[in-house]
Amino acid sequence: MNIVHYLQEKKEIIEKELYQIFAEKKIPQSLQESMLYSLQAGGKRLRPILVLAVLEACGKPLEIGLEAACALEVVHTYSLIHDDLPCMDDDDFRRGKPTNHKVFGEATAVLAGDGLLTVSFELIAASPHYTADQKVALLALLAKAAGAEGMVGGQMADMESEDQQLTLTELQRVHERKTGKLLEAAVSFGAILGGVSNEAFDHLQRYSYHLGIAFQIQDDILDVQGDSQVMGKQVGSDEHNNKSTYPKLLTLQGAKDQLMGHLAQAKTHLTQAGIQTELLASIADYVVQRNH
Ligand code: GRG
Repeated sequence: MNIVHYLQEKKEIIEKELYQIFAEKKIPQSLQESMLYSLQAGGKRLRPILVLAVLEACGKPLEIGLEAACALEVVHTYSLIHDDLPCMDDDDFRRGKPTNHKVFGEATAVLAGDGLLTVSFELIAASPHYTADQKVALLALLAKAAGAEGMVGGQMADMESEDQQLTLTELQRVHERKTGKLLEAAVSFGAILGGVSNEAFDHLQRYSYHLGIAFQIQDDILDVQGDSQVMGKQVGSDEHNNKSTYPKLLTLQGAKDQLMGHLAQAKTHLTQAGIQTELLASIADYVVQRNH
């Protein structure tokens, strides 16, 4: 299977669905422009693609995953808008374009993020494709992954760890929540909608846990290597130099070794899940080999 082709094909399907959802909404024009600006700014769409890929691995049609997949991308987009704000990371560029608040102002950027977060719940609740039980399961999972026990809590821990030398366990704990929980939710969404057994669900969760850590380690490695500047993302420079990263803690080679360890563990759990593994293994390979 050509994974690059697969990812591009699914990215296009997700973007078409996303833009259609927002084109139909009655939103004040400047707010809609701000939300669409960030939704259309590119991005790999990894979280929604994972939902579709797990469904496919379960032998289910991807159409049933589209609203849940879009909900995750919308939450991810909100998190990036808020992360870039002056009161957080204060970034001027993301994905090679001026950040949302640079174009629309801080107040609109805050509201665009708020609007995106709340729409994500509506997408699932209003879907004609899910049973009531599935909706409750997906909504509870999304709230927990995105909220104070998940991504928001991870962001808080990350802020509080600035200028501190974290241990590997502490660093991992930050990223499990900040980056990992939403990636884990993506795999769990696919598993819930794919109707997998409890045992398969557990293994898929562990696959996604290691995938999330691997994703973050590769992000840190890319920053060190400066490759991410190709996309205009400027964290490879010294501006976030006060944060703990895997290469700082372990050396670059040590971070690469950890990366390969998590990849191996992700694949081990995949083979134990009892579903089609090739696609999800290829996505794990892509995550550790990606250059942006
Ligand atoms: C503000 C509540 C709140 C949370 C922010 C996710 C996050 C938490 C901040 C993003 C900061 C950052 C660069 C984290 C490193 C890993 C990460 C999530 C990178 C961005 O995700 P990608 O690579 O982005 O999937 P694209 O651009 O492909 O969508």
